[in-house]
Amino acid sequence: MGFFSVFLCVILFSFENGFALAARDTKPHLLPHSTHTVEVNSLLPATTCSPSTKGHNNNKASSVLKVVHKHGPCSKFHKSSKTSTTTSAEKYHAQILKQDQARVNSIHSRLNHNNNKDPLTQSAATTLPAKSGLVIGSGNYIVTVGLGTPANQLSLIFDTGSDLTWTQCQPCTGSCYNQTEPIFDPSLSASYENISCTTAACTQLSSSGIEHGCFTSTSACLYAAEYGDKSFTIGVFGCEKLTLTPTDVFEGFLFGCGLDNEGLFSGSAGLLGLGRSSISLVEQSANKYNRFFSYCLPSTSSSTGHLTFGDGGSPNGVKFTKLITSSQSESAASFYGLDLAGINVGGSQLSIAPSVFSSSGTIIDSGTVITRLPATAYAVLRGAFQEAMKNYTLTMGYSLLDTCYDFSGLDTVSYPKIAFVFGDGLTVDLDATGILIPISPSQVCLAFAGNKDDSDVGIIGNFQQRRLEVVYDVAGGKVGFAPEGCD
Ligand SMILES: *[C@@H]1O[C@H](CO)[C@@H](O)[C@H](O)[C@H]1NC(C)=O
Ligand SMILES: *[C@@H]1O[C@H](CO)[C@@H](O)[C@H](O)[C@H]1NC(C)=O
Ligand SMILES: *[C@H]1O[C@H](CO)[C@@H](O)[C@H](O)[C@H]1NC(C)=O
Repeated sequence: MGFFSVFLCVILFSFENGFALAARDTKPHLLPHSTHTVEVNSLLPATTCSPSTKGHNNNKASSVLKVVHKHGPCSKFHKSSKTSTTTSAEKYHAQILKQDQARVNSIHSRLNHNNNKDPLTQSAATTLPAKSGLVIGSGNYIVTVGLGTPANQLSLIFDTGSDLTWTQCQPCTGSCYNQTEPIFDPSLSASYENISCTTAACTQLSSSGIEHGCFTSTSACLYAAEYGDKSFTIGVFGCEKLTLTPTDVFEGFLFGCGLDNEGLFSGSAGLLGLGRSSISLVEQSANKYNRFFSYCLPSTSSSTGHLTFGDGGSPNGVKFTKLITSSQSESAASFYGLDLAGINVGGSQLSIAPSVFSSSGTIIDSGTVITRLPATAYAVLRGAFQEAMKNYTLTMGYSLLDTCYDFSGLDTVSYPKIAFVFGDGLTVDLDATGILIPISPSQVCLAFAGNKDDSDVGIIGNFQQRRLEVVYDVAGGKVGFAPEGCD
């Protein structure tokens, strides 16, 4: 009873407030049906796995893989810890956000480096030994695929920001998940072959920002991929039978067989590259799937989503916006560019000059967690969000997140809906689970951040993609979204 009267007061208060704001029309105000009201508990991940029952139409033209969060209870790498405390949850989030920033920094340096039109700086840059060209970050989502004969089931991070697929062929060293066996042992597979270093397949690695060379003893193709966060994998470029599903098998799939892998690959056997260059799985499977794939990332780490190759009939309600192909450079062309032009908060479009988005550009990425916006755009979003959330207690920021609320003691909370608006008119409403990231009940943060520099590319991160069916029709030059693709 007490709760309801408080609730009612707050509603009345906010109504009054809403009218006052509308009258002055200087501050954002919330339109009807423009808020999400959820139970605070529903924002927090559960400790047991409850797989999604939704999966979109699995017909013959497509192949559906289950997507799980790397660190959640649906992952086989998950260690259930009964001693999980607030402190350990906070440490975990801090680590994820730190890795997320490392990934974003490497995306920015890769794009800035390549966009640099100044010939002097450009020639200086090409002589630098640094190759922080690739990105790994916290790689949150994994799928299981079969590699070799007989097929070895491997859990791989799937990444739309990387091209090379690779797996650990020797036990990992450094700060890795403890392994005593190689995760994939090519000597146990009847279909493994080394690629020779004199082939075009080997030399094309450089167009994906990966170095290549020759093993002198065998003339096998050597690859070396270094990621922005100092993680790296070095090994033999080989080809193998890749089994996505029992009916979808690819002979001669090119991949990296990692002999020396160091870094943040714990919880996975390697990476599944879904970028846009010629060595990515999307290109290597183009004959079968015509560069069409889609995924749905689950709302919490205790549920599952899917990654679907091929057009199994677009899911209900999918609407498309055009895919921007970066003409600037080969490696910038690995990313999926979108024409983000505006943001809605609580049903009204924020006043942000379109040039803010057009000069930075925007990519959509499965491996970046928190959406990054040009600093100017983020400041406007934050202002509008905080205005709409005035009746909650703003608390201290957390890592790269600066707008956090204390929801402790509350049963339900309401927060404004947020939508992305694209240049060709498409408006995509984010799911209720794609807006606030809970660090703890007393610190629930707006899951967006600003780039330091307005000219750095904006990134639509995976947190904001939760529960959306995201459809990549690369051949058709478009990316589509539909609500509630999974749980
Ligand atoms: C790996 O094993 C060592 C020694 O057995 C142990 O101290 C360490 O905590 C383990 N690391 C992980 C990530 O499990
Ligand atoms: C592939 O090349 C590596 C590196 O030279 C070598 O160790 C391995 O034996 C070769 N494997 C096969 C199947 O030729
Ligand atoms: C304030 O909180 C209540 C519930 O606690 C909610 O209904 C309302 O939408 C919130 N925001 C505003 C601006 O009133």
